[in-house]
Amino acid sequence: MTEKQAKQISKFLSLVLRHKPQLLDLVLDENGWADVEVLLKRMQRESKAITFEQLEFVVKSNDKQRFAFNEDKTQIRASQGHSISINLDYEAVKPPEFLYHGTPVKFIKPIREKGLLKMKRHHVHLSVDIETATKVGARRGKPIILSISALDMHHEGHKFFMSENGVWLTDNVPPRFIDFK
Ligand code: HQG
Repeated sequence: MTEKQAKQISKFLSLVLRHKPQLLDLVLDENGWADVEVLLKRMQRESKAITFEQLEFVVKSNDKQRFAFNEDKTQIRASQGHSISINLDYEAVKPPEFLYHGTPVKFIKPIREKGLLKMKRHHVHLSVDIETATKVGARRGKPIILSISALDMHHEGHKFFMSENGVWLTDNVPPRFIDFK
């Protein structure tokens, strides 16, 4: 399988495992897990047939480790980024002092007013380093990097979760915890 093919499959998996399982008549359980055997059969039905080994390759080689298998690899889910209602069941953990969020310049005004909101996703996504935050923000134009006082938020009762692929998640970030520079 080429890198390009793996990327295409990864995009399709993001779509069905995070946003539209109905495209494959797939049922995700309350924690977002899909049955691997059913997934492969339904992909075949949609002329997107891949083997189990190819699925393993896509999961393993994914640049952001977007997907995870359960222990015996009978189930698969997206590790974050959902818009459909599922419970990822991550435990709340203490964050580092600062986390980062990259966003296009055009969103700065509403963020100054309302803080960071989760918009269509389940959480606000934050990065441990400026480099990653810059990549995230650059998806939509020239990014600005906001520094978030995560530890202060934690001390004031905001919960933080770390996804299996190292993305920090929280419900919202009020403006007073954001350094706009
Ligand atoms: C912005 C990708 C106006 C927010 C990435 C962002 C990440 C506001 C956009 C993951 C706002 C939402 C998530 C407010 C926040 N007013 N705009 N009050 N509060 N925003 O895609 O963080 O490749 O839902 O700044 O790498 O950009 O999919 O969030 O620009 O990890 O695995 O509203 O998605 O990962 O956009 O990206 P998103 P995000 P994957």
